[in-house]
Amino acid sequence: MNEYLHINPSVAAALESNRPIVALESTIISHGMPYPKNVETALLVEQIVRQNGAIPATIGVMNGKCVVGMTNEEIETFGKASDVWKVSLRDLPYVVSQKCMGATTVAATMRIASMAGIKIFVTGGIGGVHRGAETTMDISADLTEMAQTNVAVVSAGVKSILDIGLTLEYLETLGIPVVTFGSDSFPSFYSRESGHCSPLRMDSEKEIAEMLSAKWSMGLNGSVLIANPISPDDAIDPQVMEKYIQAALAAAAAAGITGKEVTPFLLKYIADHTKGGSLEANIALICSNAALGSRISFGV
Ligand code: PSU
Ligand code: MN
Repeated sequence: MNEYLHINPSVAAALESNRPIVALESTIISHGMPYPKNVETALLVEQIVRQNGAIPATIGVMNGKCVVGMTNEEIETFGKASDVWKVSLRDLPYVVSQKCMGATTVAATMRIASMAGIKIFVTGGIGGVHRGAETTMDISADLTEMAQTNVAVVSAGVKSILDIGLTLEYLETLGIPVVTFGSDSFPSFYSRESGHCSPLRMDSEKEIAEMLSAKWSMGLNGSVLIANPISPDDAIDPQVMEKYIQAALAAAAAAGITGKEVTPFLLKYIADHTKGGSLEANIALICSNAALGSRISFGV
């Protein structure tokens, strides 16, 4: 085993006995939600995974190691501290060798999950092709990571702060299957629709697990994006969201926000301006994704 990996004993035991495990990211804790909701949500999501019979493994970087299965205390630290790096794939060797605290994005979490042998990862929404990417070239490393790493990602679709159409095109180019659970329309995180049809639809966890097994057994490397539409009770009207997104994008441009700061800035702006409404929707959808991901993890 790789000397830079630290696997929590509960996760190691589950790996040993082939029990289902669900990986969870930490960027959402340190850079995606405010304290204390971030910590409450991270612990709640772990509890939902356990209630569904799987073992949660929240992933982050600490003390020069990629930690697979953070403790509650570590999650609390990541939720409170202001000096936790946002670690995408390119940042991983720096943060490990410098022994910084690092919250892992979808890309870095997937890679570490794969090092540990975990196949299912649950998050809120992946990074994607940003609006205006034709000039900024701002395309998340989550997408290129999904092209090569054999870990399936359960999400609520692609956030409408991104260009959802271009993100779907890019996923197609990279050969990443996109399947929506129980719906013909591809969801947009806070809303059940995005104006785009889902490339694929499946209505049961079993079918999804069978598709993952088929993909990887054939040697087709990479992820599958599983989109789980937010429940109707928690969804926000896409037209209402669009106004906040436009305002957030304008504020980011005015403040000169670029690079890795863009996504956290937009999420914070939207949460502040919807008076927490977007945050509540975000929490609800992650919980629902955790339940679905756990059920899928039994069949893989
Ligand atoms: N979506 C959310 N909250 C988040 C993120 C995505 O609802 O916090 C995080 C994820 O960790 C994702 C990252 O991998 O943002 C993407 O960042 P970037 O766009 O800089 O690649
Ligand atoms: Mn980016």
